[in-house]
Formats: sequence, C-alpha cells, structure tokens
Amino acid sequence: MKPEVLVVAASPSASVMAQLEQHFHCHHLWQQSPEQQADWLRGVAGAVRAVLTTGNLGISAALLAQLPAVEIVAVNGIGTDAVDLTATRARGIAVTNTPGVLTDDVADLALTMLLAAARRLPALDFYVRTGAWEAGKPVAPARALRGKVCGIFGFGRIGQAIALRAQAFGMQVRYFQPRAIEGTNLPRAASLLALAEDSDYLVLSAPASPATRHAVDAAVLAALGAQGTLVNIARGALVDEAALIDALRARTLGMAALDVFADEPRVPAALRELDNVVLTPHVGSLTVETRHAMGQLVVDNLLAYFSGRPLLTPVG
Ligand code: 8YV
Repeated sequence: MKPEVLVVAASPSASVMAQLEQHFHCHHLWQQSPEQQADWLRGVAGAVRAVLTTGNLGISAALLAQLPAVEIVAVNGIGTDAVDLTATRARGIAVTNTPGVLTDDVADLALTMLLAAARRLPALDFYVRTGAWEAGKPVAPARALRGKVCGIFGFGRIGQAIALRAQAFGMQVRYFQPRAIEGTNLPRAASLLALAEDSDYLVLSAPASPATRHAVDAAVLAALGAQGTLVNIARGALVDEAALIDALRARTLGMAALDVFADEPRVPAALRELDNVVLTPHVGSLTVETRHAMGQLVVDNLLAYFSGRPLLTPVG
C-alpha cells in the first residue's frame, strides 16, 4: 500500500507531480475549493501519513491536530516559521525543508529588487508606456550603486549569496545577525539599528521567528532614513508593516522593495498606492529550475522516510 500524502500545494514541476503520484497515494487539498476543504479533509485526514506543504503556507496547529496518523511534514521551501515545530516535536513528527537549492534564485531576486528600486524601474517602465518620454517630460537621474552600503540582516546561506552579488556591483557590504559568521571578513554591525544607520540599502534575509518579529520597526526605518531603501525577500513578519507604510508616506524612508508581506496574498491598499515601492508576489524561488530542484528534494525526503533511510534535509 502506498503511503497517503496530503498535498497542500502543487509543485509547478510536472516531473515532481508525476513522481508523487507514482510513489504515494496523494490527496490534493489545493484542488478543493475553500468551501469544500473542511468536509473533504474529514474524509481523508485519518489515513494521512505525510503532509507536503510550502514555506509560506506551512501547516496550522488546527490542521495538524486533525491528522492523527501523520509522521512527516515535508516543506517545499526553506522557511519553517509556518510549521508549529513545538507540536511536531511533541508528537515525534519529522520535518524536512529544502535548503541550498533555492539560495541563488532568492539572492538573485534580492539584487533584482534592489536594482529595480535604485534605478526606479517601475516608474521608468510607466514613463515609456504612458508616452511621457515622447511628450518630452523630464526624467530625474537615479543614484549610483557603486560605493553605497548594503546592510544584510540575516547572514546565512542566502544572506551570504546576496553579499557576493552586492559586492559585484561595487557596494560595501556589512551584516547583522546575533551569531557572528566564521570565515567572512565582512564587518558585523553591533545591532540591527546600527546596521540600518550605516546602510543605504537594508536587505532582509533572516528567518521569521518570535525573536525577529517586527525587528524592522519605526526606529530601524528612521535610521535607514530618507535616502535609504528597504529590501525584503525573507518574511513579511520581520517588518512592522504599519510603521513601514507611515515612513514611506512621510518619505522619512526613501523606498521599499518587497517580495513578502505580513498577510499574503493580501497587500495593504496603502502600500499598493505608494509610488516609492516595488512590489512582487513572493517569487524568490519561483524559477522552473529551482522549483523542480525543491520539489525533487521533497520527493527524495519522503522516499527516504518511507524506506527507512536517513532524511536528506531534516529540520532540527
Ligand atoms: C516559497 C519560501 O514561497 O522557501 C521558502 O521559505 O517562502 C518560498 O520559497 C514556497 O515555499 C514555495 O513552495
């Protein structure tokens, strides 16, 4: 009998979806309409031994409580902040994620957003599309990147990959995270506030946790300042979004480039109306290659688990 898997969200990789069907008895929650989900789930929950979910969706404590036979939660993403790890540990449920395979793409998006904000790409695109160029309207010059300070909050794999890219653009890089990183000669700031004070661009690549929730508050935004830009490719929870909107409105913060938000997919209208923001819909790892590699790692973790082999990427 194939192990029963609750698939919370599909992978865009056809090969990954085919392998899931081949090896497991899949129950696709994502195929159910929101109105149907509760009834449908009651019918399958008892037999579910594995859950496949995403980094941003995770699994709620309520859903976990509905699955008495679940043994493993495989996260198709790196972030495990949306998984109730206290509950999984208490029940002896294994958890896996997909570190490593998405590092380059997420770092690429961070620099894409930083550059888009620095060179005001959305405004320039709008300028050409709306005929403002032909109409002879003026375009103000942007600010060069070379020599500017890129502060990185969270200096794990992704933070370090962002640092390499920022250095390639001639930026000076420094970072902050509680634990110093060995093997880097980049300066570590004394605090997030000190990092923001020194930075022209503050890039967030830290995991969401109770310790980092709203770490970027009104004081950090004020320290980044009117010429500063916030780039968030990590988690919306790191930022006090109301304080961010206030700072952007008052222009006490120059710009924000945001791929992640506090309550996805809902983006506050106040943020959408501002012209000093660049917005993308949580797409850091959304490339064909990376989503395939992530999905393959999920499948490989599930296969390892159900054949009694060690997990490839367990979450400690
Ligand atoms: C995706 C992410 O949103 O890796 C993460 O933690 O947030 C993203 O890569 C998602 O997990 C894709 O399945």
